[in-house]
Amino acid sequence: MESNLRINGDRLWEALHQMAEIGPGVRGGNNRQTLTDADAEGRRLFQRWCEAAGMGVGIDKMGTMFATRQGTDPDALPVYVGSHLDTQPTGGRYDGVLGVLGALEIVRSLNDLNVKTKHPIVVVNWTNEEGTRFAPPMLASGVFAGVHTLDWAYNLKDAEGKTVGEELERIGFKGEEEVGARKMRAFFELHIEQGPILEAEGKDIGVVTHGQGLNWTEITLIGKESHTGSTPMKMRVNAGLGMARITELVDKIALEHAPDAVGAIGHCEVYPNSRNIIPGKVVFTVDQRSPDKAVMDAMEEKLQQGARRIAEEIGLQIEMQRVGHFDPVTFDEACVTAVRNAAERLGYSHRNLISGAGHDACWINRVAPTAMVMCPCVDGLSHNEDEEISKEWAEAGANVLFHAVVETAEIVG
Ligand code: HGY
Ligand code: MN
Ligand code: MN
Repeated sequence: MESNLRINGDRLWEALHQMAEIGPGVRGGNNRQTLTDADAEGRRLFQRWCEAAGMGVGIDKMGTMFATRQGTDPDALPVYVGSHLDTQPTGGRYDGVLGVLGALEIVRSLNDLNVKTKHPIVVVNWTNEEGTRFAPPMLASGVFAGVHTLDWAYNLKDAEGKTVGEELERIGFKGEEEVGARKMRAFFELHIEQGPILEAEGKDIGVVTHGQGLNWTEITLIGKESHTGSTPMKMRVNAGLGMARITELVDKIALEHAPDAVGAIGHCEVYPNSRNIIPGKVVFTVDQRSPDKAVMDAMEEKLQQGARRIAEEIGLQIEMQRVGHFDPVTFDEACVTAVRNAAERLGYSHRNLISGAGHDACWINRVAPTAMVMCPCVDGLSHNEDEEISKEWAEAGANVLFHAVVETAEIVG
């Protein structure tokens, strides 16, 4: 029975593109940021699909959605499988979404095949994985894993001062369930690689053994606003210059720890952001990552020392605070083996992989045996509206996820 289990690739592909119509971007991708009206619309569509597949949907106090397919043994710990439906502001159509709808497709296929499992299977949509509108990323899975408190998460504000708690209330997805009360037999997440390795090596599947760690440092530089034309160069206290030199420093630090370390600044606010006023204040976030904890710590230390030196040279005030963090992750060996065995059984080419991006699985790995399945994406491009995958890649990833989940949930009869 197990060896011929396959998902319906056409139905999965159709679902991905129906979801992609909600919160469209400006170039064919998506802008379905967390807790916006578009996110709410996507959640409602997902809920309708889950209920049509015979699942009951529970929602916790962070808005995370749990759709349950009953097992034959109601006391058996469920196998959880899912990802996130929220996107970047200029995001692709598959980041996160493939993992949620691939999980839904598993249930649809089990229904078609009339296959029962001992353990219930729960499909998950985690709230605010991206961390763009509300930093940090993987917020709801972080609360679920006990990394953040619910109150701390509720009080996080977006650029307009709206809080997570208010926005959950407004879109009608502030559930009743206690966050983290659910116990899992295992958690599996299917995700696009968001990097170039699988495609470059012609591999169908990434068997994710580890995930690199992340530090986000928010830096505020205070200088002095003045006229860009009439202020003599030696009298300027240019916060923009400080940001430029720190941008260069972040790149240099990452390259000193090649080949695995990375660093960049993706978010910056310049005040007053007028063409003919020297910036008096800049606020920006430094994103540094490595699979090695010691390297992460060294990079953060070098950043703090270097940024203080640059601020002093220019005469700027500087404030730094960590606004996002998770350590490098080693996924559960048994779950990783289930993924690798599934790829072998199905005849897909595969290789071990360290995830470059963060995922909800990185936090859930703290509270349940966890593993990830990855599929290639074109040119390794993601967090870009041109993000692309092939239907075959999506199907292969979902089939491997299917086998790993069903093996863990134990087919009955
Ligand atoms: O930032 C990340 O790694 C994830 O895509 N949120
Ligand atoms: Mn993602
Ligand atoms: Mn993402």
